Amino acid sequence: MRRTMMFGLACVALMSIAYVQTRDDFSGGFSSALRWSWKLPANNPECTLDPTAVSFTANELVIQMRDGGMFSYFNAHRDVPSLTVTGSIPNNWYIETSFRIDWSQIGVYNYVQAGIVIFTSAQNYFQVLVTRDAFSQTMNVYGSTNLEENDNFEWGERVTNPWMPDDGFIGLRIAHDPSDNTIKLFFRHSGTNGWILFDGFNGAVYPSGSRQYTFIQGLLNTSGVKIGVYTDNAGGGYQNPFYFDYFETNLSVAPAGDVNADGCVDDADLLTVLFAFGNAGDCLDEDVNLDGVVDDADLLTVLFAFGSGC
Ligand SMILES: [Ca+2]
Ligand SMILES: [Ca+2]
Ligand SMILES: [Ca+2]
Ligand SMILES: [Ca+2]
Repeated sequence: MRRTMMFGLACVALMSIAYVQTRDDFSGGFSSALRWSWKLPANNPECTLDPTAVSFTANELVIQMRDGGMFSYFNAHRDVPSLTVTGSIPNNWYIETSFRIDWSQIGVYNYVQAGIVIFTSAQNYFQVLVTRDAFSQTMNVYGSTNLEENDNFEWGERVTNPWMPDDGFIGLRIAHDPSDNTIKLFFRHSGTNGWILFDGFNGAVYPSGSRQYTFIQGLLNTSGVKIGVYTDNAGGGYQNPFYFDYFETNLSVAPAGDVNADGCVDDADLLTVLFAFGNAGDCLDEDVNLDGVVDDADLLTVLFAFGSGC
């Protein structure tokens, strides 16, 4: 009896270690504990970072929109920061973010949008977004969803009712609900009094077995899948800044220093940095602190993080 209980407690402890919450508050930079990357496979350029478009405040990641897109085969998006998911997917997984923009500066003719993206490449992804309602050509926005499988664009079939945005933060959350084995979409803004379910005509729920449920679960169970934030000026030329307050998930993600993103900082990562020592360039995996050069700062990060995630 006692042994069974101890085993149970050990399992609970292990589970809580495996599925620890990860949150980046973007306090003056990316969290030094996380392996953020700007790479977007099958995109041209693969390294999406435009350094002139990305900055931080004391509390926010700032991405000024740039032209480009993941849409269909036009895979030339810019500035898509992401974390690599490692390990198994918890049954109660969630991803959320919160952002603001001065919507009054955005015209009514383009589907300017931002939010969460889950991807393996620019050809295969799922997005939860807030979008300017260019169809109605009012200043309204609405929550929206998209997916692409092999560059084939599909509407995600879940939306919110449109609302007139202010310049405050808007939150988006996608979560797997183990109680009924569905994926649910949530949003919040100054008018919702906290998180509420997507309230558009198709509801907020992807039932188990639905096209979107199967696609999202498939993405998350693909080795190397990435999750991050997304901005899109929808071809309107806008360079206005989106301010992201935080990014949070309970999916296991590669820690800082995990150069090969296998979930564990070990001698393989250390050797990779050593062999790349002195290299310079955009989005090098060995450039752990993302400053454009592989040097002792990166080596020290790997050393200090040695063993994490293992
Ligand atoms: Ca595409
Ligand atoms: Ca923040
Ligand atoms: Ca590793
Ligand atoms: Ca560096």
